[in-house]
Amino acid sequence: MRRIILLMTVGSLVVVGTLLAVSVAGAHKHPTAKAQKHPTRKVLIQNFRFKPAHITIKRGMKVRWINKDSTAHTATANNGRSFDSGRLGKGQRYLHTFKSVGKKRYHCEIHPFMRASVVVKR
Ligand SMILES: [Cu+2]
Repeated sequence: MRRIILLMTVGSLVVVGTLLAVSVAGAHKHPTAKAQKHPTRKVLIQNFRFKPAHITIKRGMKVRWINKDSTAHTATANNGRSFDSGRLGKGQRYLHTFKSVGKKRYHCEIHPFMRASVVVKR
């Protein structure tokens, strides 16, 4: 039993040591650790607008869209692939984690005049 505890202790020390080395060597290359430091950003969908329409976040952060209208809306990436909330009814929400840097333009599929963007920085 003592032996197992000793092995586990040594094992976890190795893991912690490796994590420290990795985070020191390249803090910006560790999106998981980074994501936990930043809160989720909220974008309201209200009066046929995304509020705020333009946000800047760090890579690994999450954005949560919440539809405050009684009309259904979507938050759909203009490139059609990277994210798509599908139809969000009143009060429904959608969460997406941004894993790559760049300017992500998006719109509402039902009301194409509703346009917005998320800028993701490293
Ligand atoms: Cu809409």
